[in-house]
Amino acid sequence: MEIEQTLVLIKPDGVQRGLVGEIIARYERRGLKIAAMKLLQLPRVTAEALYAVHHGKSFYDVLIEFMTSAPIIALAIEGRNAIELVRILNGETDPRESQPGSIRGDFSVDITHNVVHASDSRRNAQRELDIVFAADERYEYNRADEGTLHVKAV
Ligand code: FUP
Repeated sequence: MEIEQTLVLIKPDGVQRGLVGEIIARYERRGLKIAAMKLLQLPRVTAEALYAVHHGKSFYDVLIEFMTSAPIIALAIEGRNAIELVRILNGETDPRESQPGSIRGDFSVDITHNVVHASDSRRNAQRELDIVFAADERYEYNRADEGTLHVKAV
């Protein structure tokens, strides 16, 4: 069973548009678990560390400016194949490709103001979670429905 944790950020536009509850509900309803959560305004150094891979690209300065402009919600989302499942729930980066039913496909027309971030690999999830959360901010507990959600794989 591939239980993973991934970093989700609800971006400033998601918070300011009152979409926090709607977005978190989608992860919860899918059967994923909140292992950590906080409201914070990203310091510039933190945003630069999270998006280091994009340093030097044409959109980098706009992205950093936006991500540090106002509070965000940071979450560690946990579950079987959580990294891939959360990215499917979030939808494609390009708004012309994000499908209705996904968070971006339902709530975004803009590649910068695209509501959510999620880690794209196990390596990046570990790296990004360590940037945003201290060890004692991530919790272990059981969801009441865990026994039915995580049926043993055959
Ligand atoms: P994603 O993994 O879907 O969040 O997308 P990327 O890591 O490729 O990009 C991170 C953020 O950079 C996007 F959410 C928005 C911004 N971006 C642009 O503004 N223009 C681009 O062409 C690509 C990304």
